[in-house]
Amino acid sequence: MEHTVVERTLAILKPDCVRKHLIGEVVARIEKAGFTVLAMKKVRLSKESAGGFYAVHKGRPFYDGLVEFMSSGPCVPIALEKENAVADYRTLIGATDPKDAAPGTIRKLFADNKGENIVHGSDSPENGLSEINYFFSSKELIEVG
Ligand code: DAT
Ligand code: MG
Repeated sequence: MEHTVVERTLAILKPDCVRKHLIGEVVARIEKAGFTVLAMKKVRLSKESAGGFYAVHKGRPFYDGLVEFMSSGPCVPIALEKENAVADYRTLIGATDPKDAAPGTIRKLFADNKGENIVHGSDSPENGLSEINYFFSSKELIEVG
């Protein structure tokens, strides 16, 4: 059967989301879509930690602006769990550029542009686990039950 593998993915409510007071709105949409919150906290990333998180994009033309933006104010990393979490979360948030995002997606609803696009989402189950480990220790991940 498809979609029966329980996965974890990392969401980050980016500094624009926090500045717009949309934390609750976005978390509500994530929970209504069936995700379980394992861990959540508010952090202010240094340029070094933002750069480390996005190291895969180092050298791209948008990298310096991305690091600047992600360290411009607090953000909210959230460890999520659900069957098919990685793909389902990316469907929920929509395309990277809100202009291309489907109607009703979080980025279409709330994002201003491709650089300031409200939320991060992991792109594979493997990266979901490693990105969660970037922000949370294993004892901070609390399963329901
Ligand atoms: P996503 O966040 O949808 O996984 P990505 O991994 O390609 O997208 O890029 C990471 C972030 O970098 C993205 O959320 C916003 C920024 N970014 C990507 N491409 C960009 C571009 N062409 N101009 C400005 N910012 C960009
Ligand atoms: Mg990505």
